[in-house]
Amino acid sequence: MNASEANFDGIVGPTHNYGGLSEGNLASTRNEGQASSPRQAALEGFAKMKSLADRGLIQGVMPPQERPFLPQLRAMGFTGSDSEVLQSAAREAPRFLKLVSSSSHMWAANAAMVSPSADTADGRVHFTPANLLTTPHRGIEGPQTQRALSRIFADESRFAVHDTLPMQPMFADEGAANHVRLCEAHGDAGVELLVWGREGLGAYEGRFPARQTLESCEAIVRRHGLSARRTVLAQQARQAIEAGAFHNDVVCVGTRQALFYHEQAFEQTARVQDAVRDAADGLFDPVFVEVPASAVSLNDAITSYLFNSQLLEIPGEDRLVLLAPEETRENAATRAYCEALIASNGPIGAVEFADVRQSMRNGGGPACLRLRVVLTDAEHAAVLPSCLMSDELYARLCQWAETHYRDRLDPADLADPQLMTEAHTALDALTGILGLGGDFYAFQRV
Ligand code: SUG
Repeated sequence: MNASEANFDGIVGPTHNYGGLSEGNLASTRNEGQASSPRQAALEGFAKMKSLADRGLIQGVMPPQERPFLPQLRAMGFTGSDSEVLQSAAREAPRFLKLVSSSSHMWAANAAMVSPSADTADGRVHFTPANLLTTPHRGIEGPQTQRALSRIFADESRFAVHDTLPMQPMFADEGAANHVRLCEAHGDAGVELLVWGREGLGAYEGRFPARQTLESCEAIVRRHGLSARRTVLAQQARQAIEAGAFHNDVVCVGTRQALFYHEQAFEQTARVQDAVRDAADGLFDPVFVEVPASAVSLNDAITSYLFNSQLLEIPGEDRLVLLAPEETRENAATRAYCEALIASNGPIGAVEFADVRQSMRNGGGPACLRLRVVLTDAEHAAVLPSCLMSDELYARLCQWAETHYRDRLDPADLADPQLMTEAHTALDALTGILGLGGDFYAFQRV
């Protein structure tokens, strides 16, 4: 069956800011308190989406979430009108106001784990929205992500949108950022590689949190009806987490037969390779592009985000294209590596660069911003069409962001009730543009 890998990118929200909220994500910690530009961030995202749509790839959008998220502040005991809730939280619990104001939903690679219909027992595309419970600002995303996925992929005969895994530390789950699928052709059965950082029942002591558990991966394999024979559960190297690879997609990306990763991405790399080869046996021959630490140190990989790239099959290109962040070009080691990579005879034939600096300052590269969904032609036809990128949608989204988004946001602005009003107005208009219905956000339902 003909199938393609579509990218659904998260739209940056109007409160995009640098909260310093993610321990173990070095960019987030380093940039805490800097001024941000929500408008610039949104436009950078739209430009990346448009450029891929223009080159013949299926590109969709994921709506931003409602921030500041007042229902969470109310659950914490703040009462009164929305403005009163906001202002008392700003006065009494500024840290909590930051937690409910993050635009972290924009990193759609963390929205869900997705298994294509060719891999699942019931022949539907399965989605498990990530519970993201390791960080409190992201632990509130799951239910609204589920709502968004259920609207975009509404046809239950083709799509199964699950609940998040239980909100217990044992099931900590960060979505597709810890998932790679390899295959001969997208419509064929493939191999799903799920990467975990800790065992849920044991104690984990580390410099930084390990955000994905083995148990969450096992639960997803069961829910999605994946074949055990075609599934590999691999452990993320502790050394990588300690160096700042808070998700596996900071040190690894793959598509079709190619797995591109850093030498220190996994515990026991040779065993991971063997397991992938065994799982692929009879389907395809995996191609491993392993980047040695002698060419690119873990530190350079993490600061440049070389691996947080989109590995793309662009119509007309005979080899894969790696769409890396600009920061990869600016780092001498990764720039030199990219030149050698394309000169070699491997599966990656070109490296291109995207400017997503506003997102990068929070540790989100091109790959973080997108959720990959492999779709057959019939499944593609069943996606909510108003969420698929087109020249018209691009023009409307740019104009929408120009109208509603601030060009500059300082941390203190999060306490401004006017910002909340602007955000509601923007999101209300967006539900019209994206055809999501007038009851998509909690503030629309009161
Ligand atoms: O979860 N940053 C996100 C970045 C997510 C990147 N995604 C992938 N690797 N797929 C995170 O750490 C920072 C927010 C702040 O500090 O304001 C943040 O949430």
